[in-house]
Amino acid sequence: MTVPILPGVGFVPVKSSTTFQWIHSHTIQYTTNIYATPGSIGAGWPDAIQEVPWSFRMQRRDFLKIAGLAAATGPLVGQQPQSFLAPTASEDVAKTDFALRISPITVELGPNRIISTVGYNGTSPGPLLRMKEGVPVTVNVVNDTDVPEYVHFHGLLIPSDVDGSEEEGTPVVPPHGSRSYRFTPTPAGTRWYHTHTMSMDDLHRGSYTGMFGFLVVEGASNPGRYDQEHYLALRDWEPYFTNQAMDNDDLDPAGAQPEKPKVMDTRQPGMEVAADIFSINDKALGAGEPIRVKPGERVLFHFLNASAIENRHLALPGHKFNVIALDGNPVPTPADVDVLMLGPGERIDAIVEMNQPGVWILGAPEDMVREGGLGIVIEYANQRTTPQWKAAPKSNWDYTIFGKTASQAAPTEKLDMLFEKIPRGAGKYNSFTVNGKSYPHDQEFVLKQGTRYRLTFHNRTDDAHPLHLHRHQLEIVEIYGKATSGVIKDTVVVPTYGRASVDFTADQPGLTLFHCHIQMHMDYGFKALLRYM
Ligand SMILES: [Cu+2]
Repeated sequence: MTVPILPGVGFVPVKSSTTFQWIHSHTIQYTTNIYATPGSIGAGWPDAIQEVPWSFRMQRRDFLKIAGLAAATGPLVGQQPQSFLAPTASEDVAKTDFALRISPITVELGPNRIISTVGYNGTSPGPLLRMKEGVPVTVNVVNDTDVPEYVHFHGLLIPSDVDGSEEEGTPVVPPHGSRSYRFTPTPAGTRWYHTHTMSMDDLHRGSYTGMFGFLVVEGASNPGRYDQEHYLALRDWEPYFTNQAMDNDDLDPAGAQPEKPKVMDTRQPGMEVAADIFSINDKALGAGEPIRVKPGERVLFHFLNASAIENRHLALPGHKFNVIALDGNPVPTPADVDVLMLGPGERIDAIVEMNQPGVWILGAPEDMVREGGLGIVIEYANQRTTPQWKAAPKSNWDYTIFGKTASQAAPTEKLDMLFEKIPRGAGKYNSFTVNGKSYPHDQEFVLKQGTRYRLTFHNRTDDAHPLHLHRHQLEIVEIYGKATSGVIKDTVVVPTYGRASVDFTADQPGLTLFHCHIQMHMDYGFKALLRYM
């Protein structure tokens, strides 16, 4: 007798003497090819009723073994990956003292897919840090590794000496040592924390590791009514260098490309970093718990792209994302979209109204990425079908639809940053320049305290870059050739050969780091320091 398995759900229905049990896949020692070879599922999968390559059949006696194993392991059955769920009661309390321990960890992305990396407090993502706006906190960091570390608090307006950046002069967390970061968290919203070390050619350092987690600053903002809340971080694992361009930025075709050079640089490009293994939080698609919903529920998702290497898209077939905040900051015009785009470092808060009963995959639109693990199952109550994927309607990501139409008068002070890539050829690392020179520059960009600046990014490269300014907030005023206002961010993806202008107020004295949030780009020159005169 054979019994059908629900592929990709991470659960196996087991017939016991009287009832059906549900056994978590963690307790089952089998090999399942959750990382199907590219194209093997492809277009066949959306209709889902047919078998997919990672489905498999099991003999009845195997089920009996599994049932026995499940009984023996007891408490493990039903154990849930905590990071998939809304924070537990203990995490839900905003605290003033936090402890982060940096140490080698393993991440079990799925059965027989265990990643060795470095993380915070034994997990990746690390613990959700919940702080209250304006209430001072201490974050005690212990470093159990052999290398110096920095913990950067991304999106917070805090001084340079606790921001977690070597370039800004934050003191290091020494190897086998510790350091306390004391600061007053602001502004309210979905922030995050992550390592800020350089990686260079070592793909086991910096943001290629598991050192990241959500940080929530609680304040007065009101996201409206919702029934469930989930923090979902997008990740790739086991990155490698490649000479093959693997970008998927064509999902957001650039518009006029105002910065495209008249004469293209035809030198052979060097290597980029890519990955084939993905997860949301600590589980590849199909290996973790589904998110269980009921018709009519409103689910608030906090998405974070914690990738070191690539902009990512997300869709949920048959549903729309009502985007309410970008990088943790409420948007002036919440709007429904079919597809989200997040560059490394970006966050999106979105509410999904669950009004399409079924079992769906919330995941990357690109088959290779989704089948490589970037997804999570959304399961409506009393639905037990195979998780389904359907291609999302064509949609271009556009920050301006969440803004106000009124454009801003340009501040009198202007800064321009021009970005170029220097192709280095096969087997070498490309370098990047800001205004003609790779970091470090002879002198920093100089800011006048209290002044409002218009910073214009000129992206003369063939890639869309997530540009991050530390310790300040950026208001997008022009992008894709469109004017907007009121969209406040700390990281902005500037399209291929595109241009964007952002306004910010220089009100955070101290050294301030600007960089591309793609680790390799930052490491090979794509950064700059700003200082106050
Ligand atoms: Cu970049």
